[in-house]
Amino acid sequence: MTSHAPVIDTAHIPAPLAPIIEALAAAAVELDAVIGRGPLGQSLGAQVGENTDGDTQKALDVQADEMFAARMRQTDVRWYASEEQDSAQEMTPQGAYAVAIDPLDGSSNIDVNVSIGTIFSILDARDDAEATFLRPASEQLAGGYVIYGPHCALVVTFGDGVLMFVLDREKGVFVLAETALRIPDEAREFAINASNRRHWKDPVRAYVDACLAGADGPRGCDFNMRWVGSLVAEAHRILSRGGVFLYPGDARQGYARGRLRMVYECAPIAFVAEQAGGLATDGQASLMAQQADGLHARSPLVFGSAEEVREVARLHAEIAAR
Ligand code: AFP
Repeated sequence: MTSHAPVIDTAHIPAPLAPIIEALAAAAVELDAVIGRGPLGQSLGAQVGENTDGDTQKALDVQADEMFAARMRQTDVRWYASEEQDSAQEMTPQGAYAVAIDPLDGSSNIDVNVSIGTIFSILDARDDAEATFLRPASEQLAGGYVIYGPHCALVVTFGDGVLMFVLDREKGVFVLAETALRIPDEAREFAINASNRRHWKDPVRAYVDACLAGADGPRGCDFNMRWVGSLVAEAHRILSRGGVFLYPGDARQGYARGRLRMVYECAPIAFVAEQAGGLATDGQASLMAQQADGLHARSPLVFGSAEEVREVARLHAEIAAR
């Protein structure tokens, strides 16, 4: 019987969830190696189909989903819900837990060598998938992401602060690097896809225009802007140095509730942001108090430094009161 070194340091992980986190980490180690080979491996960015909502599906989206699903089948996970599958899969019938996952977030960046990620949420399993996943984000047991970048990191919260593990690529093991990641309250960096300005509602336009006006405008200070096109990369930057991220609903066809999915993107990112001392809303109200009305339902998402998230909400209230 060969003893195997654990793929992740589980000392700070609640024992009942450790096997699931280990399985997620094991799949992430495999996926990081595939991503790291880039064009030397098989074509990762080739379009192979469409998922539920007609989003293009890349080869790596499908491969990542298969890698995570295979690992989840070996754990106590009853329900597995993925961006890449129409409905939740039942795995271990008496399993106590459920996982919602975006196996590969940021697919449009695969072929241009920009950081991409995996986003995951763990909940307790109920007798049916709908009751399990369509519930307030505050009922998550864990939320987190893996970023496949210059280094590979796994960031997770269990409701008692935010842990960060960094992959030692030579040993194939995630090593604990931070036990209390914090988002600074103040920030002077915002992230939004500014090409959509003409489609935004007034409060979003007012917030961004004030940032662009900088020291000459109502904020009285200059701002910087970032937009990577990969939610996990934006989240990791904000957790590392502060900032605010906005993907609001807008006037484009199909974007009334924005682009991001509540169950396996917004909810876990909101959990991490709040546990790191930041805030997460739909632009106005706390996201953790909200629940999806469908497995792939979208939600507007504003998260990051508390002062900036509050300023976006203040503008929504001020303009609504006019
Ligand atoms: P893809 O996985 O289709 O590339 O979408 C990535 C994403 O869901 C999220 O990671 C980004 O923040 C956001 O979409 C980028 O959206 P835009 O392409 O509209 O800027």
